[in-house]
Amino acid sequence: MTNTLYDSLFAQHEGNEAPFLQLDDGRVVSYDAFHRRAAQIAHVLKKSGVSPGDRIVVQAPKLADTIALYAASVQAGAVYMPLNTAYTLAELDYFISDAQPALIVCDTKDKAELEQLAARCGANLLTLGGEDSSLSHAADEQPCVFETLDRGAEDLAALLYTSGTTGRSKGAMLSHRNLLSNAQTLVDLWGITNVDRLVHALPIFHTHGLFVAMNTSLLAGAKVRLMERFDVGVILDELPRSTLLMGVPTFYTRLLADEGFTNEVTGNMRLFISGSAPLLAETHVAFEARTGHRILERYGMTETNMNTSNPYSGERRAGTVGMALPGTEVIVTNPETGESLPQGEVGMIEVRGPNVFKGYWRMPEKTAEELRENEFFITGDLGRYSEDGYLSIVGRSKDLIITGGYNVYPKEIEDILNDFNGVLESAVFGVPDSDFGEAIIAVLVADPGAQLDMKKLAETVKDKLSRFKHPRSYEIVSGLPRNTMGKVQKNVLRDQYSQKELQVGVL
Ligand code: MLC
Ligand code: AMP
Repeated sequence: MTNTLYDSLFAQHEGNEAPFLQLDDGRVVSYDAFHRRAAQIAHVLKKSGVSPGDRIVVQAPKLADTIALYAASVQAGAVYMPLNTAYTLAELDYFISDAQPALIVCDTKDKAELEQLAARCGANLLTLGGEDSSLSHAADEQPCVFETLDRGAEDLAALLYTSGTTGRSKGAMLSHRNLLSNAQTLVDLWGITNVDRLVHALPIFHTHGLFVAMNTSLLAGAKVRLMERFDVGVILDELPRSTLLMGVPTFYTRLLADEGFTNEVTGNMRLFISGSAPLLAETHVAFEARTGHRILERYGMTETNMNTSNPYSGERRAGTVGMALPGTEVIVTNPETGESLPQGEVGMIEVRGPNVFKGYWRMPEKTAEELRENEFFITGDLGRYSEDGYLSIVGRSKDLIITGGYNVYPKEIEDILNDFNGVLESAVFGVPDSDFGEAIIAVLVADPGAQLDMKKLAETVKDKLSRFKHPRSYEIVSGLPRNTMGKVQKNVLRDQYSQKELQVGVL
């Protein structure tokens, strides 16, 4: 039996007594114990009716068993589908109806809420976390060996939803090859080995925390200090005995804001990596001045895993995302014609390689729009190459806000605002924010003579959308700025509200 991803990431750890996960409560899970736990969970998956190719939806806390569930899903030939723990029931409804999973694994505390949803789509439901974790209890009773199911390089290993400009999220289908090839490339490029100890403070439901951080550690046999949540104090305690940190820019600005973050604390560290959102050049410079370390910035996406990285050994240049990863082509094109542009010109970033996904789940038209016949993926990011081959991301052609490393598509919020009683139209956009990079602002135009019930409007948004998508401020205006084509000029709004002292938390 062969299973592309399982064989490389997990099977090699049978009998490996070295520490793998080091948890908040001090417990340590060895690689071998992890390997056995994954097998126990794989038995539970099989008993719960999961067959190869079935989706397993996971909205669960960040625990050792959650990582083992990911391994078990791969071993059982299933498709792992992690979801942001912030998603509301309304958001979950869409993902679950769209993906039609055989099994849903939720946080034990959310069981009652999820039961109905699971029943409606004919999925089994198990829970993780706390004393009553049904998945963990069921796994305790199972054998520690599981016969790995056959999966080839092109079979799906994961389905990750990413929101879209139309407001409808799309499931990016990621194959065993996509995930394994990217992990191998990153391990080589960043020199990750079993001597490394990674401080893992990212969520494990996105590409960054799950694949970039966890797959590379598993491949290299590194130790992982698994923090259930981001906490500056804990990171400061852990850095002196660690070698690696991967984070979104907010991690680095928050660390810099703490006086305890010094070059002594970072003395044992080998590498700081940033991605998922633009790292300001000034953060890069301040970081080096404080610690002597130059942050390595890289660029990726849910659909493509990682595309580019600053060099490990060469110059790590502030404000750039480096060069294409070995084996991956990253070009800048004329958005109209798709033709490659010379260095120095700004155009659409397109990516081709073994890292690029297989298309959107049950959305052939969307896939065709973004994945060219020549297999280049159109990222929606605008970039420019320097003469010596460093790529800078200079903007986005997609209407997207990135807040603290989470993507938010304005359309999804505008649709909800526009449906609200008394709202004629709305525009949602991001303004610079020192903590999250961008903060969300909504401007509203009321129907003639209408009085908007702002409290109710905020409650409606709260019911429907995750906390990180809530506008920080709502502004009522008499009209939206438009160009001659009638299109709302978000850049004008962005400029206007970036300067204005915002009344934060008006509701
Ligand atoms: C939390 N809040 C956010 C937020 N995170 N609001 C906007 N944007 C965010 N990202 C809310 C909280 O719910 C809280 O609301 C308030 O803001 C203050 O929260 P906090 O305690 O300060 O936030 P914290 O829990 O510390 O989280 C911040 C964070 C987290 C930066 C640690 O957002 C995070 O882990 N981000 C990483 C996202 C990520 O992994 N992206 C990778 C995507 S993959 P209230 O109401 O309670 O006050 C990808 C590909 C690639 O992009 O290239 O990697
Ligand atoms: P996601 O869909 O969550 O995977 O987010 C991918 C998007 O994050 C990319 O299309 C970019 O817009 C953005 N992104 C990722 N890494 C970087 C980076 N280093 N600098 C700027 N933007 C980035």
